[in-house]
Amino acid sequence: MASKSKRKVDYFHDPDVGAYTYGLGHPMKPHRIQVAHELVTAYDMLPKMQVLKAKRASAVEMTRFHTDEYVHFLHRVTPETAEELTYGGTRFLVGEDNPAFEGLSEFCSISAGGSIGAAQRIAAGSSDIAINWAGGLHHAKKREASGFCYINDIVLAILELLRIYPRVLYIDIDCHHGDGVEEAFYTTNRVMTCSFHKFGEYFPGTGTQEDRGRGKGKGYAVNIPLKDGITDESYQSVFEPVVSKILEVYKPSAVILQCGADSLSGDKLGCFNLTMYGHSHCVQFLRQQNVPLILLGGGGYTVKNVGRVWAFETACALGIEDEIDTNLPWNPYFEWFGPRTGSLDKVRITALEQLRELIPAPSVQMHDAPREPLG
Ligand code: TV1
Ligand code: CA
Ligand code: ZN
Repeated sequence: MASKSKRKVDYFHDPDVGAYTYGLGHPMKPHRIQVAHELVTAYDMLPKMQVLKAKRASAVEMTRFHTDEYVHFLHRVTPETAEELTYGGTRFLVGEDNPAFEGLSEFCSISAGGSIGAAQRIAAGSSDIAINWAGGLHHAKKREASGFCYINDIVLAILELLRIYPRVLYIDIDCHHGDGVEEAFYTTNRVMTCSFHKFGEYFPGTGTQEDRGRGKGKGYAVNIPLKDGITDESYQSVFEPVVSKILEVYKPSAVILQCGADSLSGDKLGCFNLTMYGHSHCVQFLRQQNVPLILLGGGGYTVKNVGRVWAFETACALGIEDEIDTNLPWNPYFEWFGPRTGSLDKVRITALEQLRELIPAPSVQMHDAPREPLG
């Protein structure tokens, strides 16, 4: 396509989000959101969208889905009080996946605030596509944290959209099953959930094709279980027909796409084999459908790949992905992204420098050299 029609894009970013840390050795790194942002900045995308810093979500807003007790807990727990307040790691935060890190409740209000803000802008008709890479935390449950997720920003965003819209479609391309969102809307036909995920000996273990919703929600939960190593072509061959059919029969008033980047090849926890283009194709496909769209983050554990794909998907939202120069413009992570100015050049230069220190051997040809007796 030579040119693409314009969309009004809202981009939610909080400059503090990248500074939170789940703790040394934990695979979830909020820093990747800052990396994506630096690339979005370097590629000069900021002037092409409405850049917004969301109002942080309040405790009361979080209780639209979560229990008062759990939200209250999240706001007072500290690394020091965690053991006591979780009753020895048996309530609210269970296991290693969800540590009580420093600034946890602020991190949750940034993530949820962005997704709620995105939903409000979409519902008000102020934008066509709204982006919050700090959102997409699909495992969080009503009364407990799960799989690196504490507050379910997606459920909160959907509830916001349901104030205005009769039907909302949720699509989840994270490598893991979107269980928290599915569970929250399992018995209603006002939300259709559709998750593509690795299934079989993989967290969280739910999401078979027999799980289709219950009561009024029967048929409104769609699960696409996949095997390891799926490629762009195979992924697209199931994504497009399934999503097209859903759009045709369900006619959602708005769509939320969870863009978990752990479905990319080379992810530390994921096991699919998608390229950035295969992943972004899902964004491009939904943009073409001309339905109000929210793009959220999610998983993604190989930081460079996450930053790269979310920046590229921001370009897809703007319809300028064809203008993205694969040569990275300068940015604060330029060296780190290498090797263009980096490692191979450096290795060659170093090797040549080391060789220069050698004393040149006398200029005699091998066949002129005196023959040693061979023994
Ligand atoms: C601390 C330190 C926690 C190192 C967790 C990988 C770690 C994992 C860690 C890890 C890890 C999981 C389980 C085990 C449940 C547990 C954002 C009792 C090297 C959306 C969440 C995956 C994915 C949770 C989140 C999973 C998302 N895998 N190192 N933990 N059982 N948890 O298997 O969908 O991407 O791995
Ligand atoms: Ca998924
Ligand atoms: Zn995941």
